Amino acid sequence: MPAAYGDICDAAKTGGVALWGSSPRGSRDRSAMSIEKHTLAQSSIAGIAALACAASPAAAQDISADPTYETVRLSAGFTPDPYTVDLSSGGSIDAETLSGQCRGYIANSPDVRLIYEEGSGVLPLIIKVESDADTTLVVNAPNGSWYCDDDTGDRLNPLMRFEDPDGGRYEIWVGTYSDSSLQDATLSFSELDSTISSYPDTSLDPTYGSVSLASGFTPDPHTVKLRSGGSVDASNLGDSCRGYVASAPDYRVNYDGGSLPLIISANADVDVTLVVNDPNGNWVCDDDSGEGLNPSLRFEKPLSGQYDVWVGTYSDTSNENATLSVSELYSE
Ligand SMILES: [Ca+2]
Ligand SMILES: [Ca+2]
Repeated sequence: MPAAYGDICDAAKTGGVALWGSSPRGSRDRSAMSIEKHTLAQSSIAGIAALACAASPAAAQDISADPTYETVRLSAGFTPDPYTVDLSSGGSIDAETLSGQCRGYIANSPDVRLIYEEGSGVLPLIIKVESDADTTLVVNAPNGSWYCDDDTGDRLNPLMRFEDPDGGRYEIWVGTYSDSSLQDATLSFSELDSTISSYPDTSLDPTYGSVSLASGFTPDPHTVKLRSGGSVDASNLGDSCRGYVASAPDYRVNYDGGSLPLIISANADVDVTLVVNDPNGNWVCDDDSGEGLNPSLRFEKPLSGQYDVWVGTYSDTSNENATLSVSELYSE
């Protein structure tokens, strides 16, 4: 069951499904030890993958336990849409023990169980979290595979989109990214793309903060480490815009201009892009004007005022490590 957005535990797709997906759901209530023995005995590549990605969670994550907050029953075409559950994220278990692609601290029992009745297959199923904190999602889907996401949604919150969702049970954990603390969060289920913003939103607080810089500032460049990407297709802003960005700005520069140019650029190991909303409210975009595939925007006679900056991932909605540079001299 492909998820177009979010990090997928690929090993589970091959190993986990082969190991567990062929068994009736109830048979997965076996102890973790018996599953591990079974997997090792297979001694196949698929079996090893399942150990690395799918079998270990059985030791910590109890998919058959009663959910802490709610069992939700929804059929395709449900109303109202979105359906929301208020809860607290977090728990004592590091989700990275499930898979290297999973993040955050989660509880043992699922937070929410969704029992979903599939329809004609035209509607996606979108599971996302809204919170002031940095939250994560861990989902065990009806096919037995584990799916994890950290930051694909708004701000630092996760979003998963199942393009052709299976009917059945989805066990869902909402994690707190940084530690075992409990944070107020709202989990939502939707089948409507309108719950995903189509445009970047300058009214939102920047995810990685802001800075005030006056012409001649030091040190130059001013750099910020951040994560590129998000669920918004930047080409919605115009033909010159590329990549996938978050709704909220990544960074805000309040600039007091002088006679020097202002150069906003970004560097990453992957192909990244830039989207800037300038002090006049115009959208300015770049893909590859810097070194290699790095984006670089040069404002020759820069206006004073607020520059909202997004760093996009060129190819998809994934979040990648990137460095944003603000300079009057230098471009990445
Ligand atoms: Ca997150
Ligand atoms: Ca690029």
